[in-house]
Amino acid sequence: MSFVYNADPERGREWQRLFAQRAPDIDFRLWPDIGSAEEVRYLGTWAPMEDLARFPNLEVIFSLGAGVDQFDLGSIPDHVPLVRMREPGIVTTMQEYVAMAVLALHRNLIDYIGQQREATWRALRVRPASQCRVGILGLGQLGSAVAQHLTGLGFACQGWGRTRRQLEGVACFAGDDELASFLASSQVLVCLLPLTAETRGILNAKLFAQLPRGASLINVGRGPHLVASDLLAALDSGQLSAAVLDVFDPEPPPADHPLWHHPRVLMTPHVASMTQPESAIERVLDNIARHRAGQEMIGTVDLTRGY
Ligand code: NDP
Ligand code: OXD
Repeated sequence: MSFVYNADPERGREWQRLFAQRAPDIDFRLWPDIGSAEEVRYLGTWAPMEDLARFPNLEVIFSLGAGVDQFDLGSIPDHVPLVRMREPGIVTTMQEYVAMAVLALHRNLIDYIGQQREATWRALRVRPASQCRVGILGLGQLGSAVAQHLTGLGFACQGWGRTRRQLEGVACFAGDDELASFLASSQVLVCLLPLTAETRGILNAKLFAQLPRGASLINVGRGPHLVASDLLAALDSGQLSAAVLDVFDPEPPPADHPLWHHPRVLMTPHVASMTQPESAIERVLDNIARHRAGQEMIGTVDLTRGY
């Protein structure tokens, strides 16, 4: 019985070492050295894989990331569950990144980077975090943890999802009917939605127009959530004041894309959070045990919902 790992080889070697310690009964294989295809029961992969039929005894596909939009959900055999990554390491690294981005926006870091380049010494008004309201689109594994972390830093937080959540200290909005009032009071908007047919292109001119003038955007969801031309227009008109972007469509954006050089944009190369081998392996092994016991695995994707 084997587990095939198909992602970053450096982290793969860490997985291999940890699997040998924690689950010596499972033969851990690093792609492309898969051994016997008949023995493959579990596949851990970031990218979709063609020709899953070559693994006749495949039981579970584990996405090594929290998002599953990269998979063609229609091509996954009905009897093989797809499980997205739910583990503490991916959560804490996302909390760190969004805190960094919100603080950078709240404390005018983009202005000061520009001022430093021009050797300008000009202090901007400092306000407490409690006067800054952060709105989070998506209140799942990551969005709810980010909201609670930002609340701990003193920010006023609110979130929006499909179904209503109860989170201490966080105002929770739900569904399309409540989106407008959520947006109207979000000075910093963070996107932590999964990419689905419903959410593709959600960060567009119509949505930006509903934010308070001068609001800012943090996109850590997926590149196709954002209509980049609408963001550029909103930044240039002053409707938005700044953006921190971690995800793009495509990745990386072409060398001549205007986002690279926009003075009100900070960009990072899809590093907001990363699955951490130590904690991810605990989750995967727990899910394998659940699967063997006929129980529901944590993070099983609802293929019709798309996340
Ligand atoms: P979850 O599935 O746990 O949460 C998704 C949230 O989005 C839920 O609150 C869900 O609502 C809400 N949602 C989904 N569709 C809609 C919709 N149509 N309208 C309103 N709300 C909706 O996902 P995670 O928190 O684990 O991850 C979120 C995303 O973050 C990933 O899919 C991935 O794209 C991105 N990501 C980015 C990373 C990076 O490094 N940049 C790293 C990791 C993830 P409900 O609860 O009601 O279902
Ligand atoms: C993820 C990601 O989905 O890294 O985990 O983007």
